[in-house]
Order: sequence, then C-alpha cells, then structure tokens
Amino acid sequence: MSEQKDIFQIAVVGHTNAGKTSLMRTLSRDAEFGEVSPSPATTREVTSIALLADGEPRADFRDTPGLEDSIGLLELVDCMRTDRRDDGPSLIERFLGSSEAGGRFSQEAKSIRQARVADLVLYVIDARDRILPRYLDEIELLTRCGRPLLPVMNFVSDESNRAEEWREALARLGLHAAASFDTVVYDVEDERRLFEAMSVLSEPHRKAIDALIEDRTQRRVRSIKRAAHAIAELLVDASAYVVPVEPAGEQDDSSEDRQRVLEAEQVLQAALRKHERLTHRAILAAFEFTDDDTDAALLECTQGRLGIDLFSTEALKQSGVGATAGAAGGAATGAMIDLALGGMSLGAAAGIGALVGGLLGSTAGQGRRLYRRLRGGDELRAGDATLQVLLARSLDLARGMCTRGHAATRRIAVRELVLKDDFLKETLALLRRARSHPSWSRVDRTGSENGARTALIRRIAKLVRTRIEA
Ligand SMILES: Nc1nc2c(ncn2[C@@H]2O[C@H](COP(=O)(O)OP(=O)(O)OP(=O)(O)O)[C@@H](O)[C@H]2O)c(=O)[nH]1
Ligand SMILES: [Mg+2]
Repeated sequence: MSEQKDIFQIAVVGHTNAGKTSLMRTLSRDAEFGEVSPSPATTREVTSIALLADGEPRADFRDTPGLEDSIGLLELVDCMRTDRRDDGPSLIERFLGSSEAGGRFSQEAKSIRQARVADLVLYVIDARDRILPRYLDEIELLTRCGRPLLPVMNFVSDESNRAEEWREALARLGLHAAASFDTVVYDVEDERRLFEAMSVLSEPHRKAIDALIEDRTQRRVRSIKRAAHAIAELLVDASAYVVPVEPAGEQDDSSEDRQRVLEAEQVLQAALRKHERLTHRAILAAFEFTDDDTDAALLECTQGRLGIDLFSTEALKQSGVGATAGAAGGAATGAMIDLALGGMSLGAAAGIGALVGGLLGSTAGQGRRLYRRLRGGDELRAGDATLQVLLARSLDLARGMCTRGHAATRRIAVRELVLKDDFLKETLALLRRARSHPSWSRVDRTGSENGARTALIRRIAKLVRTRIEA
C-alpha cells in the first residue's frame, strides 16, 4: 500500500457487491486488481492503488470491504452519544476505538476508518437497487465521518437502473452532486465527469485531478490511434499478400490444376486468419488490456461474431458483403479470394486464354495454361470481399473496446457497424496501391521499413480512426 503523505487519498466505500473493486479496476485500467465476484463480501481487506499521470502517482484509491450491517452499526454509534453536542466525527472516532470495531463490526470498521481519514469518499451505489433503509444508514454513517462524500452510481447502463430516484433521495440528504459511472460499460465522458465532480469537492487536489483528466484524454487518443494503425496495417498486409500456385507441368490436367489452387487457397486462408488474430490482439493491447485479459476476451469472442470463420458465407453476410457472395455463386471463397493468372485477374486472363486458344486453334483452357506458362505461375490473393470482412470485424472490435471497462468479465460487446459506402470505397481504392507490392506484406514474415507502405498505412489509419470514433 502506498503511504505518501500528501497524495490525494480517496476511499472507495459502499454496500457489498455495489462494484467498488470493479470501479478500482476500470479507473486504474488494471483488470487484475483485487478480486471481483458476484458473491458478497469478496473484498476482506483494504487495498490501494495509485493512479498515475506522466508516470507520477497523483491519487491513491483505497478499496474497502463492503458495508454489511449498517443498520446495526448506526444503532451502536447512536448509543455512543454521551452529550447532545457530540458530532458525527467524534462518535465515529469513539466507535473506531471501541472493542466492537475489532469484533462484530470489524469489516465495517475497516471501511469506516478509511472514510474517516480520506480526502474524499466515493460512495459506490448499485443504481439498480431500490433505496433501502440500510443504504440510507450507510450514507448517514459516511456523512458522520466528516469528509467530502461523492455518491457514484454504478450499473447505470442497465435499463432498469433507478438513477433518477437515487439522485432525488441523495439530494434530500444534502448530497447534491452525484456521478454516474458504469464500471463495466465504460464511457469516457462519464469518467471525465466523475473526475470533475471529485475536483469540485477536493479543491486542494484540483491539480492532481486535472493531471489525471489530461492523462486519460491523451491515453484515449493514443488507444484509438494505435487501434486504427493496427487495422490499417492488417488491410495493407492482406492486400499485398500473394500465394503462388505451383506452376503446372506439361501433362497437368484440370483436376490437378484445381488441386494446386485449392492447396494455395488453404495456405492463404490460414495465413490471413492468423494475421487477423494478431491484429485483434494488437487492438486489445492498444486499449491497455494485457495478454491475459486478451486471451480471456478473445476466447469469449470465439462464440460470437469474431469467432465465425473469416472465410465463411456467414462472415460475409455479417460484414454486409452478402450480396457479393451470392453473386459469386454462394461459395464464400469465390468472393473472397482472387485467382490471378499470370499476374492478372481471372476475368482478364479468361479473355486472354480464349484469345490465345483461338489463335492456336485450341480450347480456351489450353490457351490459358499456355499463356500462364509464358508469364510465370498463377497466384492467389485476398479479394475485396475479404478486405471488407477484415475491416468490418476489426472495426467492430475496436469500437467494442472503446466501451469496455477493465472491470468487465464477460464477452466483449461487439456491435455491428454498417460500413458507409463512401468510406468503404475510399479505403478499398487506397488498398489497391498495395496490390502491386507483394513485398509490403508482413503476413507470415517480417519486413524492412518502406516509406510508401508507411505512408499508405498512415492514410488508411486516419480514415479508420474516424470510424472508430463515430
Ligand atoms: N453488469 C455490470 N456488472 C457489474 C458492474 N459493476 C460490478 N459488476 C459485477 O458485480 C459483482 C460485484 O462486483 P465487485 O466489484 O466485486 O463488488 P464489490 O463492491 O467490490 O463487492 P465486495 O468486495 O464483495 O464488497 C461482480 O460480479 C461484478 O462483475 C457494472 O457496472 N455492470
Ligand atoms: Mg470488492
């Protein structure tokens, strides 16, 4: 536990299961902090974490055990009054010095002790709950601690929340400032408003809070930039990637030809699947989720939208490419992989094949094979449909991460974003430049720096960023 004297001290208190430890996790961007569980009385000891700005600790948040028997405790504290002028803090001190603080109310005493010495007390509320007498008694006890008190309503993204009822009840108790902050469904604006409300109640620590707000704003911008860059890199790598098809021998018939294409197709699919997974990890890392969180989160994804195979009709449909897939005869790979014969697209090569065949008086197929041998081998590459699916899925993930608190324990909420036509067209047009540079691709290999590649990635990342933020 950090023991710096003049650092801003915040006690995080409240009823058991209200989400105190979850709040600590999300504010500190540390999904490993403490223990979070749906069963009550999970946190048994006070634990602290320092929030940093520019690498310096600015505020010390203390997680505390949940208040379980506030009704019993308030009765006890009331009985400790010996003079009608005894004020709240003196009654609280009396309780903390009593044997009851080490006995029946030992858990409550740990929280109350922190609330008594903190510069600010955050009272975490499960805003779905009705306003029960035990909550009113919790507030009364905390008010008696004599420190600035800020209620923080958690679970506000739940439609059944009673935030308005809570606000009214809190106002009746003289608590006119209350913050809303869902620890699981993260909202960057709510976080800023929470810090601002803290700042109003803790004037001497305004500078520290301003530094935290600034730090978080910058981190947000950085996260989105990094995610956009990872997506742009994925798209450029996938566009530039080519898999050669083994050159056909003199005697090859068309079934062997097909077999070779099929094998190359599998190589291409496996490589792009792997590259997509790497990008998804990079997106999570951009939002400050560690490798362990990433494993858990992506594992969850495997049952959801991102778990659907990249080269499936389902993935095409989900990414709004359904019509294209249908046009290609229903087979997903037909729409997703381009077979370039001797360096040109299938359509153009079929024409050339017919032309060569016609000239030699043989069939288009024979002509095509001959032409191919003259030009060198065939190759496979990702079609526009694949690029569109890669873009749609990675954008969905990045947008999902924008609203994922570090307290989230469930699967990532991936919502489908309908890609705007002009954005899609512009991105695909830019990607065409990568098509003629197979050496730019980092799929399955590392590559040396290349100015034109970097410039293209930057341009695409800028476009992608606007969609993450949209
Ligand atoms: N959906 C949702 N779940 C939440 C939210 N906050 C907390 N939870 C869940 O509620 C349960 C309790 O959260 P904790 O953070 O452990 O609560 P606590 O106040 O620290 O509880 P104790 O340590 O037992 O006093 C966990 O299962 C959390 O995942 C929220 O904002 N939304
Ligand atoms: Mg806890």
